[in-house]
Amino acid sequence: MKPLNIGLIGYGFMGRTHSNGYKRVNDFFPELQHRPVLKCVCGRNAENAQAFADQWQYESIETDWRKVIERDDIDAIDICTPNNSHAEIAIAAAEAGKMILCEKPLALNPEEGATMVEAVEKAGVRNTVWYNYRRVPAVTLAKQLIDEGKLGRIFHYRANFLQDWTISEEVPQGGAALWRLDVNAAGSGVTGDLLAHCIDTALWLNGSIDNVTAVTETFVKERMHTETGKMEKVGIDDACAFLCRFNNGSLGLFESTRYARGHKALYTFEINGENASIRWDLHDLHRLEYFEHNDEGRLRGWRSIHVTDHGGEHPYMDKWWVPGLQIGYEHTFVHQVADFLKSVDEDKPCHPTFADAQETQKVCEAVLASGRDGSWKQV
Ligand code: SOE
Repeated sequence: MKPLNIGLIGYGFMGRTHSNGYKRVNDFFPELQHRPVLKCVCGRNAENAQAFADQWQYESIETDWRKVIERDDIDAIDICTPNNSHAEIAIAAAEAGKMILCEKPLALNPEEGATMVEAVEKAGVRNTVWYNYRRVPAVTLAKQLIDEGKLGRIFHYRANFLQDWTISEEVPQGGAALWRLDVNAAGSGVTGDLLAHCIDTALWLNGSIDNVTAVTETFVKERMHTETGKMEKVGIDDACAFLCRFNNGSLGLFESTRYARGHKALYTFEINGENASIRWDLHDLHRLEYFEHNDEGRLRGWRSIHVTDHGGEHPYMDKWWVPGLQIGYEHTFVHQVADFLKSVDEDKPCHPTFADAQETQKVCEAVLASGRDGSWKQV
């Protein structure tokens, strides 16, 4: 088995999810020809980086990401920093010939995203973006059913991503823990952070989006900035809802907010086709709800498929326990690492690539632009 040396840049929540993926992958996907080696973790604070390295067993630390990219013993750069540094790091990594795994969203905006796509394509380096929900077995199963034509013509795509953690005006913005609320670090609010997941899944399952119209709102207009200690204008969208037309003729309805009291991370989608419908809920992630119109009338109804079967019936599940036993959120990252390593073994692209994620970025931009002036926008 060949080593694939990882340089992780940033060690917050996503640094943990990715590290867990690297550590578990070969135990459960023994056929892979590469083994991730946790070579280096990078963060500006040496003490914190060392503590992370000790906990997750990284071999070394750096405090400047440029040093990681310069190192000959690093094969792949994993970007887990706030969104405003993705482009600079990714472009430098591409120029140095490193493989790149970038946290979502790809960039602050499509202009930046385009420079990243150009850089990886020019350098010919392997690249992927961590839109992890594609790798929930039930979501991958939905993709298989749709591609097999089981739904027939698709009429509607509906998705929500609801949270409630920013309702209090006392929550500050900015800094290591709260950069998602600082527009300069995040680029946008729920659109880039949460709807980007819904859009990535939607483009994958239902194809490209033609045009959009949106409403956005910032409920708390000023928050204390942890870096300046001053009250500062909030530049992100706290909530966003949009309608769209897909190029296959179906209609889309999407909503995301961090003000839905009671919801912590409720990602749901429903797709209605001519012959069948599908729905999925992150809080019950191992189930796929399925309605088949051609069932015998007396028995027709929504089925709840427990996506845990073996024998190739249910994606990824042969790798885990025995039928009937479930997996969870963290496994989506193990799957993403497995798919990345498989792409290295087979010399094939690992989707979503930067180019795929740039399509999501363009939809986000059209949604935000429509939120500003209320008109329909072409993607
Ligand atoms: C925000 O709270 C967040 O952590 C997102 O940044 C993730 O992408 C999402 O999967 C869960 O929520």
